[in-house]
Amino acid sequence: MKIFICLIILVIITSCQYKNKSHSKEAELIDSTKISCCNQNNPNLRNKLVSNNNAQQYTKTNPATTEEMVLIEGGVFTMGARDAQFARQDEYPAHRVRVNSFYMDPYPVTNAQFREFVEETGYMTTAEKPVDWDVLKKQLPSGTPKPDEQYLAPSSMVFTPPAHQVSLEDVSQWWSWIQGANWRNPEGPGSSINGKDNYPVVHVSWEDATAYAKWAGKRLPTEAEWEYAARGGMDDYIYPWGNERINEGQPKANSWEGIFPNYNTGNDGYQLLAPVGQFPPNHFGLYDMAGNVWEWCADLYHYDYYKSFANVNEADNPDGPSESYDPMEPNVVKRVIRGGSFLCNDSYCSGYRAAARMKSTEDSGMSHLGFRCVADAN
Ligand SMILES: [Ca+2]
Ligand SMILES: [Ca+2]
Repeated sequence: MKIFICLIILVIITSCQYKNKSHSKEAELIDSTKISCCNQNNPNLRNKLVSNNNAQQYTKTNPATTEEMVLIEGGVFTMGARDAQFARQDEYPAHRVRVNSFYMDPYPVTNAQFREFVEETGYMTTAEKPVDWDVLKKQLPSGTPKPDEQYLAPSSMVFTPPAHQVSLEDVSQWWSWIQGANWRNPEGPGSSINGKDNYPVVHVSWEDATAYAKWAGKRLPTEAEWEYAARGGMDDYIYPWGNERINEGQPKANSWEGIFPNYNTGNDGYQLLAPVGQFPPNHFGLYDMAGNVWEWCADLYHYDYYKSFANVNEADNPDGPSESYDPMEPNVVKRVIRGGSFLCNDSYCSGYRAAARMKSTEDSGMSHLGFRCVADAN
């Protein structure tokens, strides 16, 4: 059964792989399984790990309250890789992008905010529903046997640090598929968010985040909007705060300090998640753009998306590719996530760089993945 759990993890997790191993062990495993691509272009079969029986479509039920959002004045910036040291191939080439003005939440959406949505609508998140085997098996190597029902019960991915140093190529060493883990019980049964109203909500899938945004009269940011906002007008810098390394000077973001994933000094004050807004904002007044939780973007993820702008003088409000493609898992539709989490550090993923791109399946719920919303400015 460990094999099944590992496969689940491989499908869900791609959000912090080892920076120097673009073709890691898990990529080789996935490649070697020759997964069929039959559902790649069928929107009805997009990675629905869970039964959609209870899916609810939310129209805009509330006008966006922009008073507490930050107005990001539109402009033109250079999107993509700057530094050869940390950048990955999917961050090239850097290209000029224009974005219109928009409003952005200053913080990731909190537990208190998400609770309001759930209490008003009765919304049930992906992680609270059972896994639909007929759908899941399409994402796994053909012939993968159906697991025991207990493994298809409502579950989510929880960071569970090992007691000793492990290979950074084996994500199953620090991620566990925990039955009963969800946004209300972030570490599984027995855990809770009592007293954590001001923490970012986690274990929310892209579908959950999108549903919340619609309810709030907002939307998820495009990847271009997200990077433009993260750079805060400091176009040439590697990080939202400048070029100083994350461990130099004052704490800049909630990250992993020490040896990932087994030893964390916690010098920034937080071993795991932090309440929102505990670190200095960037130049646009946005908090937690770097670190704490990864944040969903609206865009599909495509490894070669930036190459489509190689001969474009200035991209105008790009909103992502029409198809998803991740060479590590070619038949799995993924969305972009940005900004890094409390698990990122320079030795592992440096996901808090402004240009850093990551991706995850639409139905992924994880203990380091949240979101914030934007709204049109006019
Ligand atoms: Ca930390
Ligand atoms: Ca973040």
